[in-house]
Amino acid sequence: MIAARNIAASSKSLSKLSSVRMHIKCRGGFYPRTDDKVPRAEVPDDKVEWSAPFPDYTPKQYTAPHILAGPVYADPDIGSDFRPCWNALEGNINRCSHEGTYSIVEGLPRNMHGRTGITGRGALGRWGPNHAADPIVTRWKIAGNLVVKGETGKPILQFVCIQRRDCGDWAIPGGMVDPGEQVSATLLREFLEEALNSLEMTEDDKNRTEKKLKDFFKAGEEVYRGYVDDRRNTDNAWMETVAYNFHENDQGGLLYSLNLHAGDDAQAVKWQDISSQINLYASHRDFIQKVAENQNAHW
Ligand code: RP5
Repeated sequence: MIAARNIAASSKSLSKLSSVRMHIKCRGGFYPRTDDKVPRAEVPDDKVEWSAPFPDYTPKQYTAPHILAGPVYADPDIGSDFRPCWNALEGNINRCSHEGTYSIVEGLPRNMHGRTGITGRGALGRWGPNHAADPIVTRWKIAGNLVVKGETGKPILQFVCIQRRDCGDWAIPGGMVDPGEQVSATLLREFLEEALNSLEMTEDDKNRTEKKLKDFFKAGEEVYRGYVDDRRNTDNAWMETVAYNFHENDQGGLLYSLNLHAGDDAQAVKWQDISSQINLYASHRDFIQKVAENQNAHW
């Protein structure tokens, strides 16, 4: 069950759970959505760690114009009157990392997973960790009354998968945790918005759908908590997430009659068979693999 918990406290106790390998997706090429105008400095594998000497490392600084314009979810630029409380819960803004204490170097938080080839915040609103939550909603693949098995002989799981509007990649329907919001609330809200298009429902329909899913979303299992290898990461701003699996075993259960409809940041939604062949946004494939292992499903 997801307990309503204090994010800062739980992040300390679970700080060793991160399993993201060396980041790859936030290195090389151009920063996303810059029309190929903002290149990342090359960072070879053996120079990713900050402890590896790299005197020639001269990354460009980039913060997207829409972030500099100061939307509500973004920090101001670092300057004389903006002094964030790093590694702390600052009012309702969570500046703690799920992975422990990050360093502040020359006044800026330093990406705990190493160099990315770019400084500034890129398209991320917060300096340091930007917190998200990812709901992995699964059911068994059924044909007739039977569960379908894969070539491994194990039953095939399916999860609700969305196609992101920003880059076209398929992904878990996750999203950012609002300041002060419980992760459990973000998980349900994002699922409703992206996989069921609740933003365009009437208030009545929205309440009915939310009520239907609320209990189901209470019985989740945490599969990951930590850094995400997201293409938006920079040396000073990065994505972190908490991913939960919500699984339906009952063939006649709620998920088998769910009316999927993409909304908000999603341009498409589907039940995706889970196997090692899938290719997903950021580190999502790793989270899905963990779910398949936990459920002893085909991979
Ligand atoms: C990923 O970005 C997280 O795992 C989550 O799925 C997503 C949140 O960002 P937005 O979808 O809100 O852009 O790193």
